Amino acid sequence: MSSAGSEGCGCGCGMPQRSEPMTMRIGLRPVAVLAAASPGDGRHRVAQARVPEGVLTMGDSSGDRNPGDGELPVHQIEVAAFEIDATTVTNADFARFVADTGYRTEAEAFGYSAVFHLAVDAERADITGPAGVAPWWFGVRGADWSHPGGGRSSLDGLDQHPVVHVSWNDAQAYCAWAGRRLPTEAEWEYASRGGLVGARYPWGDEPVDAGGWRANIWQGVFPGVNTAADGWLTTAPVRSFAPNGYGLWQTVGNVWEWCADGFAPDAYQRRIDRAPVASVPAGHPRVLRGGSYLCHASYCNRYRNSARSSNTPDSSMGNAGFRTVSVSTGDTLP
Ligand SMILES: [Ca+2]
Repeated sequence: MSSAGSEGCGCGCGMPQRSEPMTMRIGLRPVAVLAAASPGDGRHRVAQARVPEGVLTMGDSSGDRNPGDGELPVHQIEVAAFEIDATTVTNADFARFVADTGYRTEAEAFGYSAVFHLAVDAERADITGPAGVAPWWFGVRGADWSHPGGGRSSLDGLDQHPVVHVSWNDAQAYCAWAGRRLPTEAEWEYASRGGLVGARYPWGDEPVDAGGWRANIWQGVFPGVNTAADGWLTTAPVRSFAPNGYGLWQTVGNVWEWCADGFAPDAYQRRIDRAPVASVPAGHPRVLRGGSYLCHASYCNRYRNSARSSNTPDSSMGNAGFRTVSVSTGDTLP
C-alpha cells in the first residue's frame, strides 16, 4: 500500500501487504509493554467452545483447492483438547481492550489501512488509490478498527461485528492482555471442521447456498457488483448463520482469521504441520484462514475448512480479524 509497499499476498482476493516479508516494521507497541492477564480473569468475554482431543485429517480432500496454497498432501495430526472462541473477537470486545490499555493499532500508527472499494467511506483526498496489485483495494488514510470504511465511518451498529483492520501484531497484543493466544493453523482447521472428517465446509459438503445461505461471502460479479443476497455487503454480526458441530460461528466467510503460525506453501510437503511462532523471523508472513465476505466460488474459493492464505504480520485490512484460544499448561506459543 502506497509507500509502505504493496505486493499482493497471493490470495485470490488480493489482500495488500503493508510491507515486504522480512523487511517489516516491528509492531509499534511491543506485546511485552502490556500487562499480561491471567487466563480467566474476566477481561476476555467471548463465549467458549470446547474442542475435544482427536486426530485432524488436515488439508484439501474436496478437489477444489487453489494451486499454490499448499493444501496437499492430506495428512493426519493429533490435536489436544482446547477451548476456542465461539466467535471472532468483536468491535465491542476490542474496544474494551483499547479502553483498558490505550493500545494503538498498527493501522492507526501507520495512518491508513486497506479498504475494499465498495466499502470506502472517506473524503476523496484520503483515498490513496489502489492498494497494491488488486485494484479493488484502496489505501485509505484514517481507516482503522473504529473507522472501518475510512474517516467518515464509525462503529455505529457494528458492536457485534468482527473487529477488522487489526494486524497479526495487534491480535498478539490483544491476546497478551486477555491471557489468550492465537490458534495454531492445525487447531483452527480442526475446530472449523466441527467433527466432520474430510468435509469441504463446516456444515458438510452441501453448497453454501443449499437451503439458504450458510456463510457470508460474495454474490454477483466480482469485484464490481455484489447483490448481497446473503444479507451482507461487508461484515456480518459474529452470530449470523448457524454454528458448526463444535459450536463455532462463521469460521468460513465473513472475515479471514489470523493464526499463530508462520506460513509456508510447502509446509505440508515438508511435514512442518505447525511452525512455532518463535521459529520464524519477525516479518515472516503469518497464516490466515477461513476466507471472507469477498470470497466467491468463481474467484476466491477459500471459504473452505482447508483453504490457506497469509499476509505480513503488520498488514491490516477490512476483511481480516481473529479469534483466540485458551492457554494451557505446556503451551509453547506466546
Ligand atoms: Ca455477503
